[in-house]
Amino acid sequence: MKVTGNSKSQQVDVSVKSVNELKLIIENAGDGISCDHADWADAKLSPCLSDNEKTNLMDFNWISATTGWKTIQKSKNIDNNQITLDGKVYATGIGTHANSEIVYNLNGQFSGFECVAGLDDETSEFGSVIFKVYDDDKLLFQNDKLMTKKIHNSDNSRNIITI
Ligand SMILES: [Ca+2]
Repeated sequence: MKVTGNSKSQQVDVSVKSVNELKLIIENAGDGISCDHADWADAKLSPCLSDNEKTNLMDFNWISATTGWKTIQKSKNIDNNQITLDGKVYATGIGTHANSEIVYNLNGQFSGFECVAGLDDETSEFGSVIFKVYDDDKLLFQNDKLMTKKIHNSDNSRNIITI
């Protein structure tokens, strides 16, 4: 699916049955990492037994995590503000920045992974990233180029230059 221009964030909903390593990857889409503030919002793991509660990804520790700028945040965006996608604030999720790779060891104990993937609204210039979700080395999800809306604001004080 190709996503360009003023594209919205995307719902990710993939099966992770028998997945050992879940990898959440954000690439810079080939044009550098400037403004690439990216969120995995409202991220949850579904249990193998459907009557059990979903696990918030924030309650599950990664085994490794990298980001191209600053430090990866839990339930905040990369600039330590509220995670906001398309005007909606999310209480939980991961705030990171291209290029980023976050790896979880699931040990096959979950059946599904879901979240909303998008560029955070705090990005004042056009950012562009590609979100990928891998099961070990198998690609489960990928969007094409994803770009933020430019924030129209007469007050330039909100402009954030990341790189
Ligand atoms: Ca980019």
